[in-house]
Amino acid sequence: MKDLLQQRAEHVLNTNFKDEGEFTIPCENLYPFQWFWDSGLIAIGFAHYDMQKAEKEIKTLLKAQWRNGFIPHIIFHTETDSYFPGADFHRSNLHPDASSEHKSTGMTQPPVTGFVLKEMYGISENKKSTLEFIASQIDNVFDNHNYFYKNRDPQNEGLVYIYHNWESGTDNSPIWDDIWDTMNPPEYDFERRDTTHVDPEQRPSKREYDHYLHIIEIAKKHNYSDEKIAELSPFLVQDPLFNAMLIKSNESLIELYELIGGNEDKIEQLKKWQEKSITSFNDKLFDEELGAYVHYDLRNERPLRYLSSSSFSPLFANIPDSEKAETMVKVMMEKFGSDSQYLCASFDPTSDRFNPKKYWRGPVWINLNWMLYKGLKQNGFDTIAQRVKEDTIEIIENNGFFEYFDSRKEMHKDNNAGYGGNNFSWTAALLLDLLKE
Ligand code: 2M8
Repeated sequence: MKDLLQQRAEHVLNTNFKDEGEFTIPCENLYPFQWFWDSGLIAIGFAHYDMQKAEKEIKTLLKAQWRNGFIPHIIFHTETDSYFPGADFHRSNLHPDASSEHKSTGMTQPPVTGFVLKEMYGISENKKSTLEFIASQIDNVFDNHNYFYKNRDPQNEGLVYIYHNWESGTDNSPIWDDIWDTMNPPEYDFERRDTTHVDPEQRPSKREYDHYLHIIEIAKKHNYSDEKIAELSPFLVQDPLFNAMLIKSNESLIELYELIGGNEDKIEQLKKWQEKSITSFNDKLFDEELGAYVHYDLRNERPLRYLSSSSFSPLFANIPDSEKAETMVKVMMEKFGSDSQYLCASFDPTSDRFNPKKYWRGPVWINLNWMLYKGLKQNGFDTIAQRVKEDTIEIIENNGFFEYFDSRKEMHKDNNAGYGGNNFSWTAALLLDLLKE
């Protein structure tokens, strides 16, 4: 008999799966399309009980890939005006390589697909069939990595940039405040939709949205040309979470190509990328004083010296050596791990920019917790990994399948500390994975 929590999680995923398009929305009304990294993480959940749906999810995502290997962050499979900004604002067709069949944004998201395929293989009870599926898709993922190294690494460092906070996935992190301080965008006139679905206190401000839209206007003016964006975008950041996802996916692609057999040149290329990326990542992004990884602002040539859950995500990609890993985990426990906090707040709880109710400025997110759990375990921190897992299951069980949760334990007394969207897909998907561990 499946336990109740598992049944509830499957119900969330099944309800959010849209038959007509063969993809899963992150959340009804709030996010009514297919999102890149959501889709990948959702496939991990499906893999536990419906491998066909997991495969469909990935196939649909990769069908929207552009000719240059780029995968967009949102694919607008359906028409609805419950989300802003939609397809008409983004106008992906400005780029000559964009898919003519699928409307999308002209920005991307953390490249999770490589490691997602590996997770699906690990979960599968029919390895032969799953490997056949992987073999039919893997070159598209390789092309996506090729896109990143060719177009997003102007100084040839092995570290790729993101040009928009929406590419980071951690949309309104306090880290971006330092970038907003360098900009002064116009006050645009537009109608937000997110704040009709969710309490505005839990979402970014109107002024923040002006910044978000302004960067897109610049990119659109230049038809989403990577060269022009690298030259002109006020937001150009090397993000440790984003790069850790790429590195983890490189590692998985190497393992999967080896299982499939052949493909020596691709394996060799991946190994070259991998070596260069890991070396630069450690040299450039590790902050000795803070004892963890930080973001680097490529536009203004300065590190952005803040601790967030992204600072610890490189554990998942096996980037730190054992000494760095020890230091990071100590810092994480000192700053984020007090008895009054659930692990792991998305931003440093000891900072005055911390806001445990507002989106990516402090609440606990299940996707980051999942990565942290895996990363801690891989590096031998079993007890802390166990705490992350138990905290995660407890907050979902008590509050429901929310998008994010208050990190302060005192706020959980009435089981009313889940925020943002409800019945949220990756919360359900990754819980299913944690329950199977
Ligand atoms: C959030 O971002 C979207 C824009 O991409 C939004 O606020 O409208 C983020 O949490 C992002 O990481 C996530 O992929 C997306 C859908 O769940 O929602």
